Amino acid sequence: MASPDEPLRSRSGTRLSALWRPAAAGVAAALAGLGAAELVAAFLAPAGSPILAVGALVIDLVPGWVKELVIGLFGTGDKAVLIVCVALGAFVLAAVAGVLESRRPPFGRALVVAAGALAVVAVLTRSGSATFDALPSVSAMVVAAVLLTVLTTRLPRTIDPDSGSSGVGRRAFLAWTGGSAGLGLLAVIGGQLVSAGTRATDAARARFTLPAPAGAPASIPAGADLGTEGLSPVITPNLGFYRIDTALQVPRIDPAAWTLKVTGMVENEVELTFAELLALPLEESTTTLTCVSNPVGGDLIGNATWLGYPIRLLLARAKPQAGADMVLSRSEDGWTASTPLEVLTDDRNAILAVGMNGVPLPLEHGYPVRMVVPGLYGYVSATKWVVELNVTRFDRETAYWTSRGWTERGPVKLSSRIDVPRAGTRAPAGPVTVAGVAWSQHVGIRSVQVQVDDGPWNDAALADAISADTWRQWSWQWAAPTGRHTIRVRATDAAGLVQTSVVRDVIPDGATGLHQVPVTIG
Ligand SMILES: Nc1nc2c(c(=O)[nH]1)N[C@H]1C(S)=C(S)[C@@H](COP(=O)(O)O)O[C@H]1N2
Ligand SMILES: [Mo]
Repeated sequence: MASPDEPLRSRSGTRLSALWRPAAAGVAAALAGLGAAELVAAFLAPAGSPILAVGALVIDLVPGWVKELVIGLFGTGDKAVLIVCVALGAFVLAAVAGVLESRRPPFGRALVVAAGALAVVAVLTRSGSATFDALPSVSAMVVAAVLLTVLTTRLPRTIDPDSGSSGVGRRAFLAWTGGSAGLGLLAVIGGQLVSAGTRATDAARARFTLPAPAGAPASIPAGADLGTEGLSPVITPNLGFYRIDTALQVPRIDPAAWTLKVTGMVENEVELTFAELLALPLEESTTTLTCVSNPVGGDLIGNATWLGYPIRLLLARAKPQAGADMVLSRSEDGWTASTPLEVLTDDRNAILAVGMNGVPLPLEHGYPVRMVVPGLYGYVSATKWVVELNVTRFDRETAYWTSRGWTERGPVKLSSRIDVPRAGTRAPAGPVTVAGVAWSQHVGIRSVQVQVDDGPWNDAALADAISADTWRQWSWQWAAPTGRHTIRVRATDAAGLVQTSVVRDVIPDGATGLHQVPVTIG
């Protein structure tokens, strides 16, 4: 039995005109949800757009003849047609959800949650997806479900449907629904604009195959990796490589539009396009990169094989003038690093890198071109998305971090780290493998020693060195006795310097001290 104030029901039963408002509420809620999803996807999880993922799922599920029919009908517009169809499907569902929610709450919301779950499944079944990619769909589901409730409770209540609903209620409902739909649409458009840039850069990166190195490929001695469980691999995979930068949004650079300018105190200003850089003889080298903010025992360090062109050769072309002592490298987003000119012109392998472990630089590691300079912390050398090398003087220019309290020059400090056992490990008494890495870029590691509690320093076995520019694995077999113990490591560099036990903070020029790990045996 219909009560007098029950919404949207006339004496003659349900009429079409009574359905459009809750349906519109559903569609508006869905638009707002999709807007939220596109924004979240654009900024946080580019692979997580629910519409695109559902579209991809549909492609996988529909029979071949349907695909051929669609391609035959729409040609290269097939993808657009698919997306429009998925969106239309979503809106039809949303309209149904609106009507359901106005009549049989919470079934409308339940439908929204089911659609959201479908989107999550679609996203997570894409190859290469991460759990994180579900975030846009979940955001869409939450926003749409909440708005659906808000909008359907604001449906104008009619006393006499023939005379129409009350003006006030109708206007408020229209404002809420129109506002939600409008904001949603704006968010969808904004998200598309942001991710269009990302997609163009991703596509360019995917099309680009790294040239082969001109000389011998980098060789990693078989004995450089001890293969000990829990020990950092000697080459850090790109996905696990630490990332430090000031870029809230990773710069998206069109390689076809990229140039590098060598400017300032030079005889010849040089400008290099990406194609010109790739045509130069590129060299492969393995170099360990470290952040000055890496605390003792920290993980802001990684080792990769880079493909690039020696900066010294480029500078030789530009011919720095007498008196210049620094190169201020500038990233596309304005970040700067000041590197001593002598470090970029001596025989160390300071390079303009285009490749990282056999693939084009990942976007977050500087695509299309970054600097890699053995022996210096990243903040004074490793400019990602580099677009300018300004030859200048330390007394004329300061770089991003040097004007914020970090020292002007940042040679990497000798250090070492225990990877296994991890702090807090419990293990039975007996043999325990203690292993880790030690580094002193551009100097090299001579020895590593391990101490348990206040015992003697024991020489660790060293893995083969790749070069003085990379970290070196070490390992020591410990006959662990029962009790609580502290394991400590120290390295000695190739010049005979012993790693100091003096504890210093990362600011202003890098941490010192010895890494130690507490463990419980027995
Ligand atoms: N453009 C740009 N390049 C940059 C930075 C930055 O903030 N912006 N950070 C630097 C710092 S502090 C470090 S430690 C390294 C880190 O490089 P990675 O993120 O590839 O590991 O990049 C350097 N290059
Ligand atoms: Mo850094």
